[in-house]
Amino acid sequence: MKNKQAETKLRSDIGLARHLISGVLCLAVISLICSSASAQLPRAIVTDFNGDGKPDYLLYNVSTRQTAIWYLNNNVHIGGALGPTLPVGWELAGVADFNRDGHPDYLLFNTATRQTALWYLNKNVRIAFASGPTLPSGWEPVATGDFNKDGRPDWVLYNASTQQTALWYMSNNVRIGATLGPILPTGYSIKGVADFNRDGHPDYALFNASTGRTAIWYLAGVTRIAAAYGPTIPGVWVWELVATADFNGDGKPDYVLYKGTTGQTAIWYLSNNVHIASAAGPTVPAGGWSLAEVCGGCWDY
Ligand SMILES: [Ca+2]
Ligand SMILES: [Ca+2]
Ligand SMILES: [Ca+2]
Ligand SMILES: [Ca+2]
Repeated sequence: MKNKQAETKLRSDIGLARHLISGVLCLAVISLICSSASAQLPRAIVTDFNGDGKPDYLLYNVSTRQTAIWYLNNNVHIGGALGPTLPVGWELAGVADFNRDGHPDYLLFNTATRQTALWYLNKNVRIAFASGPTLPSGWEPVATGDFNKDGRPDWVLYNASTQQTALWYMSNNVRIGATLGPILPTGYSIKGVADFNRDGHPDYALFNASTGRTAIWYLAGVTRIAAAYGPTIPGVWVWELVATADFNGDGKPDYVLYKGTTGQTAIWYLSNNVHIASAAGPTVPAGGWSLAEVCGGCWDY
């Protein structure tokens, strides 16, 4: 977490900067703090924290490291609460109900030591924690989902140098199995895991920030069985796909779009891979707050 203040200033000064730290297009001015280890673009954490069946936004403050929950009713902000502050060196890699008490929990990843930890929450309050497994070099957690249908959230890992994905089957904080998953095409990163074709299997939502293209990779377990392009996000390097969740309660996962330069959000309602409607979402406040763990932790190096 070196040069944090400088990084924060750069982020506000250069709206495009964080996009360009994708491992390909680092701006010279920030090249000294760019990481070659992480090619992930911003991805948001969107899940139902207060148990009303509606997805909420998790916000992160890059200056204070505090988290916050914005409770939503579809695309409308109906309340908020501050959440726990992350320790230096740790990034929030995912949220799921790991101990199955009905409340989503934080999956934390230490980019230096590669250790993981689970923070068990009751809504926005941390009530307990546990250590998780240490990841092998080159890998980072990028999503969670129940891929083997045992009711327990599993971890999707990604290796930026090989573009390989992997699944770690978990029982709470204990790894009980592992297998390699599909290799992502160049330029694409995972923005979410959801069942787009509603066959009971989680699918990958992929996004290419340099073209705005999205794609759904339909999986059966970890095997890719089909693929389809989704809608293309307009305004390359302006709006980006950052998460997926079902906002309008029709059982179909939708896209969350985010404009990092202004904090604006939008929901694109989908039917499988087809864009059927749009709505503006709440705007993330200034003062260091972001909808995403910006640049997948590249600021941590
Ligand atoms: Ca829990
Ligand atoms: Ca599972
Ligand atoms: Ca599916
Ligand atoms: Ca929906």
